[in-house]
Amino acid sequence: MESTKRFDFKDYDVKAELERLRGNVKKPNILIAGATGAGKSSVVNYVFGRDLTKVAAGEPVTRGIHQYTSDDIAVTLFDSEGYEIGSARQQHYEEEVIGFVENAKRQEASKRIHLVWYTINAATKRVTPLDKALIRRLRESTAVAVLFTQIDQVDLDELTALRNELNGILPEDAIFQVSISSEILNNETLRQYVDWERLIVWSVEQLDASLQEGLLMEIHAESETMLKLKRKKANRIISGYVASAGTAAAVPLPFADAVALTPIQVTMSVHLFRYWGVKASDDLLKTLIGSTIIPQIGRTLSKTILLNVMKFFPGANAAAGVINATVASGITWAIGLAINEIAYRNAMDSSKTIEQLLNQEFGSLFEQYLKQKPKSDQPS
Ligand SMILES: Nc1nc2c(ncn2[C@@H]2O[C@H](COP(=O)(O)OP(=O)(O)OP(=O)(O)O)[C@@H](O)[C@H]2O)c(=O)[nH]1
Ligand SMILES: [Mg+2]
Repeated sequence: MESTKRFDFKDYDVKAELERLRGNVKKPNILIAGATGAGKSSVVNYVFGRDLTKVAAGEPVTRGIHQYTSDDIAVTLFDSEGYEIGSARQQHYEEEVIGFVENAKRQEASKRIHLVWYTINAATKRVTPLDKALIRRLRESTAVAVLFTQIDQVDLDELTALRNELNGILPEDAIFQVSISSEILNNETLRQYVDWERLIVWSVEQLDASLQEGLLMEIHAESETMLKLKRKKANRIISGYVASAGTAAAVPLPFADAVALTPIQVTMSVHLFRYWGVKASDDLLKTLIGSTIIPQIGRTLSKTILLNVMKFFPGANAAAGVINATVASGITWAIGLAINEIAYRNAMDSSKTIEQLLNQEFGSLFEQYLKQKPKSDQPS
């Protein structure tokens, strides 16, 4: 990269950058299976906070299976048409679903089914032989979670009996109890029996690191556990930019103006805002970075690095007018962590806008992270 030519933020094209990021995201392929009325669509709506099968274009990929995605959605959903229990279609269903998943398995990694959410309506109070056969077969090809849906319709003994039906078919930790009933979700005691969060955490962990970001972007995260998971997983995004900032080495001093940020750090900022689903127009995003983040970085760096953090950054050579890779990395980490923290706080408590939070808290967070000794790897 041109190390001496100054980067002018005014020329930065946020829109083009967002387009590029959109094109780069690796989408996890998730198949939702189960009988008619089991609650497949309800699961999708609950997990993603919107009906992805309505907002995304759907196309049949094979008999009985529709694929849903769009440029704006970072996952690809495969919704299988359910079957009536005991119907003739039930047999076809097995062939369709297994055929589809096994065929996908022979394709390149991006085409494989990375995750199956297999729904069984708890209210039917049984796990059918077809369910068991399908779950077994699917598990030979991919990660399978079994979701007992509508658990508001059964009691605990019935639920235990259902779970026991799956003994020896898949591990306990891949079995989830869910419900969308507000009676359960709003009741603190009953809520404990619902595994939505554990389902998401488990699902994210089944995916390759490169696919996790897509799922985390799309989940409707509002609980603290979910948002903390999202915050933690953002470290992987940040570390990617830190690695390139390290190789882009020499950044000109002083920092006290708009050149404090390099294109790498701006792109990282845009990436993090997108990851968190920060609702801001391209123009507002540019303003947030240009008028809020950059000046605060400039101010903090000119007072902090040059005055008292020098000892942490032996590579900062004010006399030579440049900083080395370690310093550039440390700064990039601190910017990324500060933005990540602010987006997390904004998601936890929407009483302040992202703009207010950035104005009030970015500078001090950035300074705090800067003072933490730069690490090659942050806690993840
Ligand atoms: N009580 C209760 N009803 C639920 C729950 N989840 C879904 N339902 C209801 O069950 C019915 C079927 O749910 P869907 O999500 O449409 O099921 P589906 O598997 O997508 O059905 P098909 O697309 O027709 O195969 C709907 O009337 C839902 O309102 C739940 O947790 N509790
Ligand atoms: Mg449906």
